[in-house]
Amino acid sequence: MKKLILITIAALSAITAAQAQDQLIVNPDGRKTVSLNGTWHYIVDPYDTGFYDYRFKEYAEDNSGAYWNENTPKNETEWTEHAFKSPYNIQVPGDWNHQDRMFLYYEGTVWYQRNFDKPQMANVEDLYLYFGAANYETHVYLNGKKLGMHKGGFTPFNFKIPKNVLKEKDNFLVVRVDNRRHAEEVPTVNTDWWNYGGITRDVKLIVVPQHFIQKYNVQLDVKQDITSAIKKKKFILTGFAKITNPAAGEKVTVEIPELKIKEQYSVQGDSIAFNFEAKKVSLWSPENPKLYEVKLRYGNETITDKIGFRTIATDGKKIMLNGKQIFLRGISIHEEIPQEMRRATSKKDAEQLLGWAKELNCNMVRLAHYPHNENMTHAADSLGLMVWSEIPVYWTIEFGNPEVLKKAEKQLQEMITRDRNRASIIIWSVGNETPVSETRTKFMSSLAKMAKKLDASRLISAALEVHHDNGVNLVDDPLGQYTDIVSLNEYLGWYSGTPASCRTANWEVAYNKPFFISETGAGAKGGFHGNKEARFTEEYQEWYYKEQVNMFKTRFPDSFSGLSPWILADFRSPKRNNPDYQEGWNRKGLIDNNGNKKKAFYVLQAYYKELAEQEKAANKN
Ligand code: GCB
Repeated sequence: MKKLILITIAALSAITAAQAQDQLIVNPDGRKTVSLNGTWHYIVDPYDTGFYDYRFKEYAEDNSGAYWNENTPKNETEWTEHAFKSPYNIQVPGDWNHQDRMFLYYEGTVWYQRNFDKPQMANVEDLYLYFGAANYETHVYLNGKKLGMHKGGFTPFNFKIPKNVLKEKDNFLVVRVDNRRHAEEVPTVNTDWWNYGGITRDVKLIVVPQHFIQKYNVQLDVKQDITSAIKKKKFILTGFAKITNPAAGEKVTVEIPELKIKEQYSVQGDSIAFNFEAKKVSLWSPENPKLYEVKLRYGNETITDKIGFRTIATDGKKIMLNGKQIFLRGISIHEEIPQEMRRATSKKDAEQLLGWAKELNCNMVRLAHYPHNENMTHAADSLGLMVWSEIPVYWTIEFGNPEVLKKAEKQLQEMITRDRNRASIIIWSVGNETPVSETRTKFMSSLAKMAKKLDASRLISAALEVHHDNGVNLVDDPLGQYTDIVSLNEYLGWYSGTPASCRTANWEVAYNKPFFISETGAGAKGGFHGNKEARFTEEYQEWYYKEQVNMFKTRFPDSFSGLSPWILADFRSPKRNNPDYQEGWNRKGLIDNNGNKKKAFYVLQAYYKELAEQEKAANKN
């Protein structure tokens, strides 16, 4: 295989400087791991008694009152006021709210504990403790020593376990998770979804050699002319790998057996950057969700991944997948299993949610309003669903606070680092419905620029709000200058007027870019029927969707490139307190909280079928 231009050292150091803070190990499942999922013990601690002494000062590390220290009395005269034991058991992964009625509305601290034995390891190996996510602030202790702290409820993190802390048997692992909301966090105090707490995603030990690949990327080079590459059946693949603790002279091998690729690269500093040519790549798309086995070898470790290759770009007002115009038939999804009132975590959960999206004839999903678990993006890869992935910069974040910007940047970086090898992800979204002001635009545009800098191969967007101007619905939010797609949340016929208003609505978009409806929707209580004019009936919601679809067909600008209505299924929201119809649920789901489809589901399904057929016919010509 012919090697092409090696990316310059300057470009390489730009990558590493931007990501210097980031120690996240990618693709744990492609490595040697030991799961710590299962039954843990817990203590509910609303007053943080295990963290602070009676003067409300953080305990010294060795204080026996601190909950990170084991404190089982040796005899009956010894005094203690905490211990981790049955029946105080909790399942990991899983939010705490659904695991016991007393947790239903709990926000505060819960301590988790379990023991583990040292896994089989060679003495040239290291151990990391990896969390898929815990919401929101997590402190981790092993055998009484603090390993670290992480903020952010929807992105992964890991800590190295020092050799002198690890024991052969009965390592005492304690995790303090606090999901209280704060004005200066991301998201902030006010959201339209329930703030599920706990260790919501997998926990595992990753065993790595002392010298290992921390993260990598393999993808199609966005700079090539994809149409001519398809014609010539010759493609350029590009990527990088970053090594933790590089060993002198050790090389990285990148292998894609099915494409007969096997390349070796010398490490410069702590990274490699590469470009190579591949023939006859079968490109990833919703019709052909082809994934290739990719192997990266460094020293004693071979990491295996399954990666799809595709390009995504815009051309004026069009979105182009692999050089061809595509219309995004999407649906917005919260990471929630409504029938069980819990966060979705498993592969099975992902298959349920994305299976419903497939039934709707979707080719795309908007994973709102935060990065969903890895099972979702992996399932989207194999099912051929394009993904909009978003950080929880939602509504009224403290835009003037530079510390808040850093927190948002960190979550953006963690999201991109984790998922940049997922072909399904085509859009990074930097936020949702942020109110227009100069300070906010500065904040949001710097996130958009950072996303582009970290990953120039995907489109950047953000869900914007409409501006009513002289009878025109005008999409002119200044943030639109910085996004590749101009996306809008609109609720014409729900929050204003009736669905009939769609018949006379005028729409204008101030940008020569693809226009996307990131939300539209109306509430209906599943099984509640009546006049179509009556709010919360399935008939009202059905009418709303019919009028909206008609408006899309007849009154929308030619840049209209797709939609992801709000929302696939009802979800818990403490803001929704109508005692007859809502009872703590946002009812805009096309599927109700018992898993039943509402009438509007079939309206959207039929619209998407029609669009899919049109696309098929157009591709034949
Ligand atoms: C929105 C928000 C979404 C809400 C939805 C609603 O615009 O982006 O988070 O849940 O409206 O139901 O009002």
